[in-house]
Amino acid sequence: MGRRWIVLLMSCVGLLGVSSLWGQQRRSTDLNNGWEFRQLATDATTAVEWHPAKVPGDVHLDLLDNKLIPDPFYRDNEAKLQWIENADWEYRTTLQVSPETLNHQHVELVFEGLDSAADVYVNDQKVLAADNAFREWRVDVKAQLKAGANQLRVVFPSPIEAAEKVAAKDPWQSRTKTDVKTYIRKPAYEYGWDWGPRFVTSGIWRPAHLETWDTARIDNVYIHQLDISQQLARVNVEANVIASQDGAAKLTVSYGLNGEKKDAVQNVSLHAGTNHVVLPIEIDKPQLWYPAGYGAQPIYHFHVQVNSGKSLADEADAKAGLRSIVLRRDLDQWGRSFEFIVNGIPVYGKGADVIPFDSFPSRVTTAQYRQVLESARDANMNMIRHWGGGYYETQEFYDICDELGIMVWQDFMFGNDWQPGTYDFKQQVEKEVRYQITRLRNHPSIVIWSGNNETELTFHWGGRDQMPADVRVRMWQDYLTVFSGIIARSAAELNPETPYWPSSPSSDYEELTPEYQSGDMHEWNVWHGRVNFDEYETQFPRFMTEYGFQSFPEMRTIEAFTKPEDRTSIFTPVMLAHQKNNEGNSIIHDYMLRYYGEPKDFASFLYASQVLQAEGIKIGAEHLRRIRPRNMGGIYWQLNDCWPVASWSSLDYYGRWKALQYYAKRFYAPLLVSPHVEDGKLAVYVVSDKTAPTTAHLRLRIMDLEGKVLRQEQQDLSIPAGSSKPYIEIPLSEFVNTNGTDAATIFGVADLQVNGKQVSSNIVYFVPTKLVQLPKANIAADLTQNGNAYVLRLSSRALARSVYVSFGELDAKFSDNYVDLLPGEPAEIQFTSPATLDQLKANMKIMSLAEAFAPPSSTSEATK
Ligand code: BMA
Repeated sequence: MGRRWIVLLMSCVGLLGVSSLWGQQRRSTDLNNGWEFRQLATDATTAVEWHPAKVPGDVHLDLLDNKLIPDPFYRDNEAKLQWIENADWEYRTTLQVSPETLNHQHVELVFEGLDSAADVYVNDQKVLAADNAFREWRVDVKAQLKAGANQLRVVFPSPIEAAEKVAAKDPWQSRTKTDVKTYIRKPAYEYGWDWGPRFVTSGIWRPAHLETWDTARIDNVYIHQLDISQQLARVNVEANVIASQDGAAKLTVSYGLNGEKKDAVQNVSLHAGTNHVVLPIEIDKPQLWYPAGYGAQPIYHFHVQVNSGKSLADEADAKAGLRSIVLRRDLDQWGRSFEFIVNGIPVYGKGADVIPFDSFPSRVTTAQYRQVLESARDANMNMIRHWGGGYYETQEFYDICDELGIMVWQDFMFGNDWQPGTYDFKQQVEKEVRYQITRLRNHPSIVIWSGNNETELTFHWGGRDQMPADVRVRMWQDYLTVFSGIIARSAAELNPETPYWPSSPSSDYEELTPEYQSGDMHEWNVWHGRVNFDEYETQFPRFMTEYGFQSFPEMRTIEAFTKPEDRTSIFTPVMLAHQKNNEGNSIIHDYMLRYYGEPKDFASFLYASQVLQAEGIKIGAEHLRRIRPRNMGGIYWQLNDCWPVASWSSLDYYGRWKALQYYAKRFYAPLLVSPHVEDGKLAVYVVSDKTAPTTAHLRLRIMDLEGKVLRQEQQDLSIPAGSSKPYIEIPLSEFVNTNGTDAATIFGVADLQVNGKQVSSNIVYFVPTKLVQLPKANIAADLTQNGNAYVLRLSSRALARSVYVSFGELDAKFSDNYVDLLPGEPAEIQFTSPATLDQLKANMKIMSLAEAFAPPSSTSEATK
């Protein structure tokens, strides 16, 4: 870090006694072309061939593109590709440099990401030894370059050996048992996770470029939001300007919304080194940025120029959404609150945890970012947690979150493992977090920075509780230094308006009791602890950041990585290779038997696993919403996948919606009706996330599975803003097992209408799901075309649960799926598809819960 100066703002042009700077504008040339790679020979006698390589990219993808390895995701290929992590790899390209380039004062090589340990050579002179995948590397190479052709080479030693070398230098490593791999900063999920394969890769994984500049370079522009209200936004435009020498300069900021433009100009006196230049701006009646469901997402644009004399030295763009953000943590009757207040509104956080989109991040496309994040928005989510075991995402990812109004809980990239306590490591962390906060802080979507994923918990895992006292003291001090010292300080200095939280989960070091709840929670008794789903209803966290249950992806996704013989059972070797949680498939099977029974075949198992997952998470999500304001956020584990696998996700690797994603759309609806059996009665709750009272009509019907209404209650409601309460309460004794009704043959359905339109509908059962005597499905389906869209009308004389429509190999984007069909009440599903009506009709399959468990000999009665 260069020296930092706070620049005095000057009110008049032309600073006396300070010379004017001169020079040319900064230029950047992409270095993403002409790369080749090879494995470094293990002995000098073996010549290893060079092959074309992609930058940004990684060695696995380069090997794949050159057909040197098979598809890493196919069948059990993962196991055959583990040698790659033990090899050393070399990349090279030729850099043509003109004499003019070398006339510039600064000629810098910039790597936005090197994964991870890497030595960089220019014309065989080493210019850089990098050791962190999570930061930019910038080095002046003017002295090493010559006019004409230059060779740029990057050597990646095996990441396994690189980490061993660093770990060997820490005398505490054998005592703290810190995992060797954590000694180099590299995405933790590359080493395998309980949903991800192990592909420890190497490569130039983010863009590279060559930059020339003379007088000054703008390093970063921060739109520092000092005070934001509906009336006025006070912001500081803060630019880090790196100057070659002392001198006068003019800073111009042009800013506005939707093409409007205002200018603000300041004359500044720069010093050689890093200058922190501050230009205050006030925006009258600003248009504020809101989370999805609360208002619009306007983005202001800022264009910053630094001029010296008549010439432009550098210019930079920044974008920001103006919003105030507070993490409210007040003492109350349940402990200490944990709620996000955006522009003065307490916002209930609804969403899922996000993991990397691919095991090989450089191939993630804009279309994938959009598809996954729009799926989140379409499922009524307003928040995601960007989990700490992967990597910091691209600007594009956060731009889309800004645009869609999806708030981001941003972990720093420390996943589970105990982190080294060496001085070098701490310095490394400080550089990384400062770089990342600076890079990302203008995104209005980032509403909280959080130190790590579960590292605080790991202090008690793996026998650490039994470690000698001096080791534990030392470890805890190191932990606090990093997560409540270095990172907390960096966030407070570089992005003071955004809250910081030490870990997920954490109670901020306060002791918790059932009466005193504070902070965020990860609930894993369901799934890892194999307890029933209703365990969720015994937990009252102030904010939930993880809870989840696995399912299989749909058949088309399974077909992408299997041969027919792999698809005979969920326990074939290939199906097990695509299940990364030890015991995972048997946990699913165990719950399946507990809740439903044995599915009749493989296809039915896939389907039923999705229904099981969706019904389970629904119990947790609705409970958390019902207990608002005691709980102010529910984030389930997990939204997406990084490869085709059985996992906790609600979208599979190809972005296909599992049942849970459709269920989420319903259980995250802004107005939710949630009938619930509690204390011997049926209580029908209505939960509102609205900011104004809503007039609505609530109806509850108790009916038998053939549709005979046994009891009906109705009420006109005025639902307060941001509220949850039961409006109808009926003792079970009044209708369950009375007058000869068998609890296994009845159910309750509650629906909520606003202005005559149904906004939420929900079913409740009075016996465990397995005992509900579902009649055989007899579903009538009528498919018609309506312009570019299709309409499918479904009906059934008896209750049909989780009715799933699919079209084999044909793509379709549904408004809804996995719907419950009430007896005699048709439902309509809209969808779009590139296929023709005839193709769709020929391929339509309809599955419902009753059918999934029918004896294998039975045939589907679904009609087309
Ligand atoms: C939590 C997460 C992940 C993990 C998930 C499921 O621990 O933070 O590390 O994948 O549970 O086990």
